[in-house]
Amino acid sequence: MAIIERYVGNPILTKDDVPYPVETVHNAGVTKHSERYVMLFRAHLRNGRSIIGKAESYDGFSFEVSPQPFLTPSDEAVFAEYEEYGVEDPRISQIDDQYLITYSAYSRHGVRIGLARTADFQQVERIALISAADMRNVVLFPTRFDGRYARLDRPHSHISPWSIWISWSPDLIHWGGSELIIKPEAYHWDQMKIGPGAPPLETPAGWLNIYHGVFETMSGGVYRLGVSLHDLADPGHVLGVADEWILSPQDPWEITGYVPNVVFCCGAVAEDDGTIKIYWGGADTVMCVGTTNQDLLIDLCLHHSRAPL
Ligand code: M1P
Repeated sequence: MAIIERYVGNPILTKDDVPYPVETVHNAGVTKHSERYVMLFRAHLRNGRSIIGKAESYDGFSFEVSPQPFLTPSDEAVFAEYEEYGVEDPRISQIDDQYLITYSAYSRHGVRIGLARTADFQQVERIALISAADMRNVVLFPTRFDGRYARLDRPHSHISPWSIWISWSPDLIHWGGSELIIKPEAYHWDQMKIGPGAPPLETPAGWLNIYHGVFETMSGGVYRLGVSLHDLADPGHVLGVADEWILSPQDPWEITGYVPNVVFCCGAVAEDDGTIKIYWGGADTVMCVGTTNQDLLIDLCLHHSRAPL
């Protein structure tokens, strides 16, 4: 039995669904707002740089794209300099009545993380750039821990395989207290690098962290998805990391495209009945969705696990 049941209507969104010129639709953050699913997706323009578009759905499977992009490189001071090459891979976390969006900001100075907020997905306001260069893939926990915000992040390193860390902040702007919590496993599906995917999902057993891992082959990297479980009160404490991947490129639109052999997740939605909708970009070209169950993912993390470090 598949851990994630692919939706029969995949891919659920392609460039042909977008009413402005783009070449890809992928790596989308997804959340629920006012009885609707809201998707913020990355799209390549024909100059190779990326912008972020918006789509909405009543059922989480059938999405309609808004006429205008949601976030394009800023022309405001500070942000403009660091978003010159594009904005990518949005992740959405709801805290209280605001939705916080982390995204990768590319420029001649490297890649770093931007943070924006919206209350209604109509107006969006940038808050700050929350990392230095050589950081992408940052997800915020959708709550505070003893008054502090927490995030999973993935700094780049030339010494060690790129790994998942946890960092803390009193105000969403200043981050520190960083600790390494999950490393890739040698000669394993994620041995080359890992990175946080969807913002963590709260369950009675802990936080589910759906992440991506890469294995380098003779014809390039294969991007797959895995899952770990983190303590509810102390999310830096990893309760278990599933030993096997939960999703691997399989459908034609995951194997062939802008970047072949990629499934890449930036968003998942936990439903009231314990099911989880997981959204992923296929081959950096299209958007797909599948369904799984929180109990199944928890079991994989607790009873079919490997060491986090
Ligand atoms: O092309 C596959 C992915 O490559 C990058 O992932 P990572 O951060 O792990 O290197 C990102 O550019 C991502 O957007 C892309 O899908």
